Amino acid sequence: MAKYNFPKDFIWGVATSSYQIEGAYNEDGKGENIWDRFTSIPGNIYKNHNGNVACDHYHLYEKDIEILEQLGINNYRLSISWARIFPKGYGEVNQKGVEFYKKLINTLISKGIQPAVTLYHWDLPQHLQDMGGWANRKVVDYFVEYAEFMFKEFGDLVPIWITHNEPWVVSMLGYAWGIHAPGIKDYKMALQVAHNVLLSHGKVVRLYRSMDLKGKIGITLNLLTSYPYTNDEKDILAAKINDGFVNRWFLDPVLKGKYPEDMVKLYREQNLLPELPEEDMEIINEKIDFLGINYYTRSVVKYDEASYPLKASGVELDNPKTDMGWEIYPKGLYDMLNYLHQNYDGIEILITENGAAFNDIVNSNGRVIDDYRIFYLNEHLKEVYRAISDGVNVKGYYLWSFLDNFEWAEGYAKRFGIVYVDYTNQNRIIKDSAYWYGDVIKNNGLKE
Ligand code: GBH
Repeated sequence: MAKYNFPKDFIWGVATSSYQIEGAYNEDGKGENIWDRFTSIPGNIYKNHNGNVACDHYHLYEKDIEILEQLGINNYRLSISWARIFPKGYGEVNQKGVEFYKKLINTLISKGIQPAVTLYHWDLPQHLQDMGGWANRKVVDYFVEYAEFMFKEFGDLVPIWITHNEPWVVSMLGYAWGIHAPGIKDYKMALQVAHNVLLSHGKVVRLYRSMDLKGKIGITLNLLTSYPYTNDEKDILAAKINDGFVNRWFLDPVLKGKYPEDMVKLYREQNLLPELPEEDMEIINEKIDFLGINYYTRSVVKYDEASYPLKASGVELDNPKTDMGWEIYPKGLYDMLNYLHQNYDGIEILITENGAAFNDIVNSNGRVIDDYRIFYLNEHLKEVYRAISDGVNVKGYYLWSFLDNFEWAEGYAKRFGIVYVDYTNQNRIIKDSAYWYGDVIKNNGLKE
């Protein structure tokens, strides 16, 4: 008997994304995307790693699905490489790309594994970037065309759709700070991108409704619970601004149909506010079936006069951290779930990512004893349980990640998988955490 029994029908899954695992970057007619381009420029990525081969999942997907089956994992979140379907982003379809996802999704279903599909996990076709990428409103229409094609081909097969993964990362890391593709540093443009991405989300949800499909659709946001460093009024305000910057700037348009006023004021004063046509807001606010959230860590924030444009900056505490340097703070997930429940009308929530990178080693018996990862996951799941007990509407949990993979700017240096990948020969080694997770799924809960 499990001590922490989760609700019946709770979704237990694992997650990945196309660019991070597939490889086969120039095979079978796939078009170039912004991550192919960005990684090819020296200095952008740790040791100039790239996703050209990654986990070679494009060729090894059957074996990988067998591992899911073996572990008893019956929900799998994956993403589609837009440029495999439309090499230029629109127009001519690449049939071989469509076939790959047909095989992948049908194999999953034949094994009783339910797919959850993300349409956009950051790999924009390069041709669209050449037109300005998400800063160009035309790209919104191309995204809708791509989504329509996917719904026609896969709408009956896929029960859970996610329009976008983490618009904050797309806009801020991609267009304000230049850490991610396309590597632009223009804060105002980043806010325009955020708006266009949200608009494309709303349009796609509207389209999905009009097609009368039976599944559910939502969006995934990366959320950071923000705590003030001290009880000083200025720190309290700084934490609120950080919350506005990361969380509310995305939550409010999607769930309330308006941007948060405090942030609009702040951005307007700094001359950073892009065009945010009022008539877009109703579209962005199109009703979603669930909110996807990715939770890794919290932030502790203090007032900082020098920090542009928010006058708020993160404080690093001397607490245990993962290999990414992110503080391990499970209670932040509990607080975030309650915050969402209270401020956004009891919205249905799927945790679409949670997990941790650690410096795993294969021991002399060929085993990866990642008890530190088991601890991280177990502690976070306890907080999920606690939130559910409070009445928060959490329907599922996808662990990031199924496989070790290409961790964006960090390349292959960071391992998030519950399955170890030896990149020299593409061998997979099932880590202890994967066996542990298999038991959690079997018991529908935690023992301790
Ligand atoms: C997710 O991004 C991605 O969806 C996934 O592809 C990725 O592999 C995974 O997480 C692991 O990174 O940046 O130091 O201020 C997570 C992106 C990470 C953005 C935490 C906000 C806050 C800490 N988020 N980050 S920091």
